[in-house]
Amino acid sequence: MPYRMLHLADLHLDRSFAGLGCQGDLARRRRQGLREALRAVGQAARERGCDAVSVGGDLYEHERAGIDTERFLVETFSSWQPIRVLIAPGNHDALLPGSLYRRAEWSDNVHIFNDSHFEPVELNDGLTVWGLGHREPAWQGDPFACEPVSGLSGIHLALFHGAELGSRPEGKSIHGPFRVADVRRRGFSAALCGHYHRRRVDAAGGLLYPGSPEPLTFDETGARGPVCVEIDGSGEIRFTPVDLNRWWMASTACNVSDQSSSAAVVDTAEAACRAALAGLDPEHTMVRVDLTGTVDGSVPLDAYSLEAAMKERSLAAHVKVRDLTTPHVNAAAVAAERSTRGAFVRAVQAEMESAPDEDEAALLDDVMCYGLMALSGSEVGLR
Ligand SMILES: [Mn+2]
Repeated sequence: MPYRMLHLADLHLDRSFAGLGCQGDLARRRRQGLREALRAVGQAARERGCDAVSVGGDLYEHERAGIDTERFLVETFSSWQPIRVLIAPGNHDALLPGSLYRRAEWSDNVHIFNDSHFEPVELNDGLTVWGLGHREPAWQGDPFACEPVSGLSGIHLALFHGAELGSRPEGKSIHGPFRVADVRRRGFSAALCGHYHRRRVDAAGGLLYPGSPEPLTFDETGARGPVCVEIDGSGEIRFTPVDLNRWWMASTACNVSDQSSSAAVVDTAEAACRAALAGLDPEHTMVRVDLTGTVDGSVPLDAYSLEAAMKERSLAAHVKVRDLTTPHVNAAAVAAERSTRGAFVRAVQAEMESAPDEDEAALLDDVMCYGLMALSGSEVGLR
């Protein structure tokens, strides 16, 4: 009988989702969805006959997780008995004094790794998991700064939250840095990790990032869920991704050059939005639409109104519009107008003629652009 585990990481319970421009009822549904995702993991573990569930950190977000989340986790893990639950805290759920991990009363099947060096837990005869926990959010230690396990008999797995430096996404923070080659060099058959939200199943290198089980940012597209890890007596390890996500992310870009009214922009953007939603469940999909191109400065592009119009028509759970357009201003034509706009343009043009340097000229370009946006009735935001 192979030993079977289900590995997850980066669930981020209690996340606010405010960064996606999502609030109120939708943010609440998304948070509820994260809890349901954990329940689904338990269900899948039972159905697949798993002996354990391992968590590679960022199970919750420390500054948001309160007593209700604590009870939810205690009750959920307790209900999974006799499946064992092994938790390696990460940077978002670090083992700070008074943290949820430290204060909760866990059922006997739960083990939390609370040292920043590997400590062993024997799972069954000859199979050991070595785990560690981040004790502070800014921990940057080397997870593999340990005695190699190569000299020991049996099969050894590592479980931790860390940043594999060879595959680090741009801008991703470095917590627990290591390299994939360290895994085998130190004698481990595989490292079950968390931190990167994109799934990476590398059987050859012995590295597993399951990715966030439900998408948390617009970049987290595609199917998601935990990964089943099977270890047979010879030490052979098999990874099988299990897709369980209920929420989806979609991103699209839409060139709105030459559109002469905000209604035409909505039509074009909506078509792009619908194309991005193809094959997905709109009620559980969040779409980001990037508007690109050069648009006449007098066309009011107000992201909020565009989002509202597109949400209503496409039925997507959430639409986020990013205005990346370059406004085009036909200053000569506007300057001839007998209007406030005309007077404004003439005044800015007069200043431009006497601009002492390039910085001042660039500033006056912005004055022209934002001034015309304001005068066209747009909500003025930085482009
Ligand atoms: Mn994370």
